[in-house]
Amino acid sequence: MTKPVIVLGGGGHAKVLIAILRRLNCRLLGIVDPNQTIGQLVHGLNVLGADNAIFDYSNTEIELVNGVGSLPKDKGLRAALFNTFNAQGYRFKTVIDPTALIAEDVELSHGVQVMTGVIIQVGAKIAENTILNSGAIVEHDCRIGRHVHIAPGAILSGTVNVSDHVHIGTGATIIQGISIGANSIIGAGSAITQDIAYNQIVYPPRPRIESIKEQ
Ligand code: JB3
Repeated sequence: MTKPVIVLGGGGHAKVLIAILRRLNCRLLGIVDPNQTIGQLVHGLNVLGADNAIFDYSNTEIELVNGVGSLPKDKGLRAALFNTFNAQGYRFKTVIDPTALIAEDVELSHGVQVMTGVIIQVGAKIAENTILNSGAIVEHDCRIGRHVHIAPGAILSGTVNVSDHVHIGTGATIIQGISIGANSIIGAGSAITQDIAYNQIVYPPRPRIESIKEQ
């Protein structure tokens, strides 16, 4: 039987996860978030307190869901929460939206979050605490590291290798066989056709915007 769940964070990412967890009929105990008031309802769940409220439950009786997302400039908190509670023996639930299409042999480590409409093809391996956000496509034999965020609609062609703490922005496209070094940020809409080293930021071309002249 699955264990009841506490969700960390009460923002946008948590809201989407809670909707998925409800579709999966998970038993939800509440939210922990230092910026919300205890007893308040957030996304229909009770706020239990700050993160230390988790310790009111033993690590064998509950699972955690990391509802703190990650943006390019703010990747540290999500990983830190995962590492802190993982070190205390708490298990982070692997969340898979029922609409995701995942090949049989795909390996998902604990705490991986596969959001609505994601496709993961044969031979892919995804390491812990990584988010595959709505509509992302991870093609055959990709390797994706820990604490990575693949944002909505990003496409990774076959055998792409993504190291830890990488952010791949919304709608970015990575062609087959490419490696992305740890901690790098691939801007939304980028088309990546060469390897990207450690700690790089890739800025894609932006649309030129002009006012329409009055006739
Ligand atoms: O790109 C997409 C589709 N989603 C983004 C997601 C991946 O990352 C989304 O658009 C957001 O930009 C971001 O979502 P997130 O992390 O939910 O951001 P935000 O809506 O700002 O909510 C962060 C929540 O974390 C807030 O409720 C904070 O109060 C809470 N928080 C801050 N520090 C914390 C802590 N929660 C816990 N448990 N512990 C903390 O230390």
